[in-house]
Amino acid sequence: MEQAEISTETSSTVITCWAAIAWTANAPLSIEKVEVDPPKPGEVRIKIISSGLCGTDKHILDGKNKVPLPAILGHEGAGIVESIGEGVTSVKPGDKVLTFPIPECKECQFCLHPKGNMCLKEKVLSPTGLMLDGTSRFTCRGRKIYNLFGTSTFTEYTVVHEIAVGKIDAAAPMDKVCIMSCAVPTGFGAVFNTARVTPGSTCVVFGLGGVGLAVVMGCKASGASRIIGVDINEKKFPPARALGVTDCLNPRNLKKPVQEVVKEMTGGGVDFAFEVIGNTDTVVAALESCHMSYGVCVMVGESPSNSRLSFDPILLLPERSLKGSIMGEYKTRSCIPKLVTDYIQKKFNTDPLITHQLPFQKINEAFELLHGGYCIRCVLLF
Ligand code: CND
Ligand code: ZN
Ligand code: ZN
Repeated sequence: MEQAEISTETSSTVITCWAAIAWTANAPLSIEKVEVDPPKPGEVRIKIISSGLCGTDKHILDGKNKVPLPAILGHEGAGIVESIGEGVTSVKPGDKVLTFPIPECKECQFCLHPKGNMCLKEKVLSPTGLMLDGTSRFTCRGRKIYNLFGTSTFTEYTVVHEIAVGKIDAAAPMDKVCIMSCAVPTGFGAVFNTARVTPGSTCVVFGLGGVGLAVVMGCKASGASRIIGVDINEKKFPPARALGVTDCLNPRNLKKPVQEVVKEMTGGGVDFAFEVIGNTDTVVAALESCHMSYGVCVMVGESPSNSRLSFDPILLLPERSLKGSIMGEYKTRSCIPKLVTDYIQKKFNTDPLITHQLPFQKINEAFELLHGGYCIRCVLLF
């Protein structure tokens, strides 16, 4: 494959490079030449070095979660700043960065509030596929191509708002740290910030994929005494056990609903339950697995667009609670680069989450691995 065409004055020129285009759902991605516009004021153009494939990208390709198409998907990326637009001060060309699906402008009333991580400029909850000025930076065969959550990492070059870019340590291993832009903070933060798992507690994790296993690592690090892992794919059980799961359950092999089994195993329900699949039935099963009074259920998975949760409200009355958690409740730019530094300092090791690495051109093979449940995280290398 040829190199991307870039002139020396890159910041003002269009870059022609390879990207994986999702023209429609339920079809393979198509690797094509795209034109990537220069960054406008407040924007950063990034040369992507590695990108993970997340369950959310899979849901979009499956047509379960709706975003504007045709688009360049991918929201778990690590790269190097190629050029910056006017007024950008927090990064410069050559810096190593992560891209975040949730920005942190540090100015809006949500960012200034000490709690929560939603920024008024976020593009995740109702994705437009466009930059904040309502335009796109990608063109392919003369057609406008949408971005994903303002990030788009399945491309050699992307343009991201400065408020969604986090500068990371120059020592960061770029083939490994892309998962710090979604799976790791999403899982760790669901445990440390949203649930606040306590030592000696009991936990259940529904869904043992990349994000679910990051939840498991967080529960283990918090001193949970028992971590029950639930998955319909038993290939996930050995890696889950290696990371701290004490008991594995496959709901398809049980004679009773999994929540009944979890309640029996834990004398009435766990302290903390996590749904990391993205399915309304399993959200309810996770909620029902919690202790009726002090149980906390955290919904991490993204259920299909326009789906509805349905459960008896009596479940919540005795003080059981249901919470959501997005990007682990971390204020992205302020907190996630510090996680990268902790990883470099070996305070934790998330490398076991990366079971496969493939060249970017093999992205469809990577999605087959994810669909078939053969990988935890498959990382694309550019
Ligand atoms: P991945 O596909 O790797 O893992 C999902 C796991 O769930 C797999 O091991 C499946 O076998 C398992 N599974 C599927 N259906 C069932 C079922 N009915 N019962 C039990 N297990 C089942 O995905 P991932 O770990 O990358 O992502 C998991 C979810 O998290 C997904 O919904 C994604 O959209 C969401 C997410 C949320 C956030 C956030 O900020 N909240 C960020 N990124 C991803
Ligand atoms: Zn994700
Ligand atoms: Zn903000």
